[in-house]
Amino acid sequence: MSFMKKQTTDLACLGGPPLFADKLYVGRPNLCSRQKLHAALDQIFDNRWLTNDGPFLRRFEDKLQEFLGVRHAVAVCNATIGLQMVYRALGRARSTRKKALMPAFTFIATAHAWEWEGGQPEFCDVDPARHLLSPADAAAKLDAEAALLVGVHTWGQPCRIAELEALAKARNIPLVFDSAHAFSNFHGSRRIGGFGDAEVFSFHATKFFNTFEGGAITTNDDALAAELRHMRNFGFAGYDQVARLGTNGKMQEISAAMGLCLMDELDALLETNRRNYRAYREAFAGLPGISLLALDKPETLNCQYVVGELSPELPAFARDLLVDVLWAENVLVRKYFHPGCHRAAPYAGRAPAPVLPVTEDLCRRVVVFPTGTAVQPEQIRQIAATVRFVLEHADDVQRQRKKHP
Ligand code: T4K
Repeated sequence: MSFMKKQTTDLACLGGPPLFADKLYVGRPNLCSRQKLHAALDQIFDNRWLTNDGPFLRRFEDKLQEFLGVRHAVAVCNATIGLQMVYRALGRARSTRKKALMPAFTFIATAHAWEWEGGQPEFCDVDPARHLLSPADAAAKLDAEAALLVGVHTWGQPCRIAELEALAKARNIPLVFDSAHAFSNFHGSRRIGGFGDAEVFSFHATKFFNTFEGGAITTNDDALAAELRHMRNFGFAGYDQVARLGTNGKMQEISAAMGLCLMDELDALLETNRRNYRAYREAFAGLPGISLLALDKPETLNCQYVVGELSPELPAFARDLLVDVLWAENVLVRKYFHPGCHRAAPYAGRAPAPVLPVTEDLCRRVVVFPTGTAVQPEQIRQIAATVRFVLEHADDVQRQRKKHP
């Protein structure tokens, strides 16, 4: 039984015992059955085929295609390389234009992958309610220098897809979705994966569905898929035949095996995340000073991020104070995506500085809470009670921390 906070000195940062003995992380990996993965490893040893288009990879890609309802799933070593490959195939290889429009409120990889390919991200704002790319801001910034439009299904919520598709079509530029957060999620009756020209999923360890490291590019474009398959393998189009510039984007057999094993657990993982999301919603309901991002139709989403927003009325120090206090309690909340891509290297300081009022505001107020199979509803109730205590005593806690840093 953990210790509830009744006075400020009960807080771990002020000398009390931590709320939890073990750390709760955002992104603690979900695991499949050990026996199944061990059996797959035996098979990989028997096959003596460790990477490069092996039998597990092929089965995994077939499974992804069927599950996502897309013509092609190209598994890759991680989503960042996947984004680079797509950005190159659809952007840099087809056009001398350097700009790609994308939200600044995203993980840095969305931007870095384009910059890495020699482009320049043009950062756009997001909407305050759902934190998704604003089609209006993208339209305003989309000029003759734009090579690409990049939507991000942030927190797994589908972008305003129809509007972005219309915009990309009207300006005749490709549309890519960074779908790192959105595996298995629906937009209407279709799963995310078949929208725009291509979508890129992350299967990093911290994602609710993981392949240790990994990702997949999905597309319904046959020619693009063929190009990406060559690109992923140094540009080889057959033995000794290099057809184009390529990289090493291959997924290993053990990662594909992990993906296949975890696909069997998908329903249980989704149910756990949705249970935790409901527990957070209930525990935080009516809690002064913080609200949780309300997902539209959570039963169609993987709910892998539980996103809190501190009230704008709270003092400016409140968010960072809450984060520091919770870390001391072994609740390792995160400030994703502080400070915003535009304020991170190498983009910070570039002129003209983008005007992104919603992004700036969110970066000051967002806190992401731990969820997944390592988190239980009772712990969520205890986290909520601690958050309530900290926000109610924020001034006092801040004063005492300054006295006893
Ligand atoms: N686009 C978007 C929108 C993304 O969010 C991401 C990645 C990408 C593209 C690129 O995808 P990948 O190239 O990674 O496939 C994490 C993840 O590294 C990153 O994948 C993710 N988004 C981002 C939102 O979060 P960090 O730096 O916070 O993760 P990390 O490795 O520090 O892990 C977080 C915590 O999870 C650790 O403190 C402890 C725990 N953990 C982590 C790992 C790796 C474990 O308990 N076990 C583990 O094995 O970025």
